[in-house]
Amino acid sequence: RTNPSAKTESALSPYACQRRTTMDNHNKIFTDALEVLAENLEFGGNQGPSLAFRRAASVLKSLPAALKHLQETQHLPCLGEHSRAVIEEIIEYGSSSRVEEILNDERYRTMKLFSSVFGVGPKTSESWFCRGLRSFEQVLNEPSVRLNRMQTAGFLFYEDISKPVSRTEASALKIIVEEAVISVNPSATVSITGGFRRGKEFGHDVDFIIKTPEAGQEDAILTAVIERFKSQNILLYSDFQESTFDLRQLPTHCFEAMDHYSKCFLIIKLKREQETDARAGRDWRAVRVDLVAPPLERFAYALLGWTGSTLFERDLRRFARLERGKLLDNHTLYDKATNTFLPANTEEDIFAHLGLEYIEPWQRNA
Ligand code: 8DG
Ligand code: MN
Ligand code: MN
Repeated sequence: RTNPSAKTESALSPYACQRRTTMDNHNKIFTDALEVLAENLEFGGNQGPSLAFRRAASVLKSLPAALKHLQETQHLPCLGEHSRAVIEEIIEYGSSSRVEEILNDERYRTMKLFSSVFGVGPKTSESWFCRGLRSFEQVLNEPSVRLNRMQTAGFLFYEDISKPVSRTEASALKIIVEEAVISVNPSATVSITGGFRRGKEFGHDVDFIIKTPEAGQEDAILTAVIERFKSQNILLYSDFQESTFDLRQLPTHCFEAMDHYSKCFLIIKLKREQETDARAGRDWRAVRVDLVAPPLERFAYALLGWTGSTLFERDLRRFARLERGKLLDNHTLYDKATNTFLPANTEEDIFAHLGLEYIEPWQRNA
């Protein structure tokens, strides 16, 4: 006999921050399809509707086994009629006709190609597509196209940076970043964040967060690290954004993956283990690296924000607001009932403030 209260307890939450989602996705065939539908809507500027597909995919990623029958989705949250129809079609025929159509669609394919360039977002991709451009060659030969510095670097190093970065390469980069940071400030530390902290084997970049005990040194440490990379001749591109953090302006009401910390978006030369590309005559490849340096007392919030996944972060903020009357961002947690900021030394503190069970980084792949 089933115990009804036990059933309630095990029911999946509609909030990603109340689910444990590891890297082993047993429902990739469904989640890939749902994410193509989401991406296609995002390319058209329809963020709202795309989120329904993102949420549906995320719920499936947290399941302990592959779906075999549509009935198994009956008690799952966030699965709308449209998502269920897609799942049903895949269970029955192995693929979704709508998804196949999108994958063959000229607009989708072109938007996907253009937005794979560092510095090129959906808006730029769209404007190129609308001008009739369909390939990199056409973009680069179009007189009316003006590339900014980031996009110029994006095209210049496209072949290298479109190749996924491995965990081994991420570890090699950590040593390089650590060496540079410590040479500038021996009491500073470097931690890997982003996808690799969640246990991913490959990433589109490597994200690092720098902890420095001296207040107000966040900008100085990043500029010094950048100078060091320059003098080592391993800096290919750098976009440094100085801190605009101001405690008096908290809480910020922008619930995007944006913050006011000192940070930089880099392209770095990484030495290859053995010279595999002898013809090209170079013993390095270009990799994308992000560095962020928050003030010490903000570290836990910054780490939580930069660990991701994007949907996990979005649901943490939404849960805080709707279920707890609190405002969460990458800097702080604000309690609207008491008009106070809640301090945190660790990520565990933040989950505790929110009355949430702690979710480990490798369980945040929502
Ligand atoms: P990937 O690189 O393997 O593709 O995955 P990822 O590591 O999860 O994605 P990411 O694009 O590198 O972003 C990592 C986290 O950093 C993500 O949760 C969003 C967060 N993030 C912030 N602020 C900022 C920001 O200002 N710029 C960028 N690019 N990411 C930010 O919290
Ligand atoms: Mn990343
Ligand atoms: Mn990143």
